[in-house]
Amino acid sequence: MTERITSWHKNPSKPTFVPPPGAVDAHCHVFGPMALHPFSAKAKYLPEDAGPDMLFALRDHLGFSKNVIVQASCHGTDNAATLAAIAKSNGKARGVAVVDPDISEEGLAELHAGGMRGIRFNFLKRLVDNAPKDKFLDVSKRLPQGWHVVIYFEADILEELRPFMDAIPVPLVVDHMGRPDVTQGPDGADMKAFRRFLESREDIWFKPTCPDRLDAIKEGGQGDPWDAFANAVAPLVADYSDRVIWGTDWPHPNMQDEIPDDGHIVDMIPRIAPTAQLQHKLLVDNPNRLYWAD
Ligand code: 0GY
Repeated sequence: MTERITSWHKNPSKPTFVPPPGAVDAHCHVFGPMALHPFSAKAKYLPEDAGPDMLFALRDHLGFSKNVIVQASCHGTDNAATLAAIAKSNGKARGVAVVDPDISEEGLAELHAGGMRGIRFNFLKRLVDNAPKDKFLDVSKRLPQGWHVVIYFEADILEELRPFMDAIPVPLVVDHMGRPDVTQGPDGADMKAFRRFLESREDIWFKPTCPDRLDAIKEGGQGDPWDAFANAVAPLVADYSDRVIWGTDWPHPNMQDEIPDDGHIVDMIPRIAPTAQLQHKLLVDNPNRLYWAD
């Protein structure tokens, strides 16, 4: 793997939707820069640099105030690039780390001091080689006060993961709703299964994010403007409005074949959260509760 890929739009449009003051882009990443923060030897993709200056310029262009930077799989368990971006943000970014489950208490405390407020467990086989549930469970029991677990999986393993997820003793935040097939509609089998999961615990949060992934042409969707996504996801946001956070997913890892325009991604917000009250919960109140409670 030598060719470095670009997965983000070089000139995203200005969105029509204006986010409320204090809005948080709560799912985004940084890549490198590689000269300072080399990618993991186990990385499944090798991206071009997409560092903090680019992220913060995009934040301002799209009308957001803050970021939650999720450690991307291409950096493995070395969180240096994410921590450096948080440190450069003047308090406007916090993060989610990916850790070796054997990390010490001191290691976790250092991540907390650097602005991390959660860890991510990634179950996508195309992104990581292994995901040891027993070790993940161990580390989830020794997280700093107030932290949560972000979990990324595909709809077909939701049931298989249930005993593991049920045992995690801190709040869970599910990336991209566990990737349901949105073309099935709001009452499709995947959405029903995800709703049953949400009903099982009051501290399961989710991100109604990534229309570009879930409604991609190559996944059998229709692509931008992602009508199937809006149709399937809006009822879920309305029903669980205190448990949703939102993000652009910039720089859109692995999306080089259907690179989304970030302005269009932001313009999905009023389609899944049509009222000012819902938008304020999704973009301001909820992410601040999870990431800036202290
Ligand atoms: C996402 C989704 C993806 C990639 C990663 O850490 C990552 O590399 O999360 C993906 O390829 O589906 O949330 O960024």
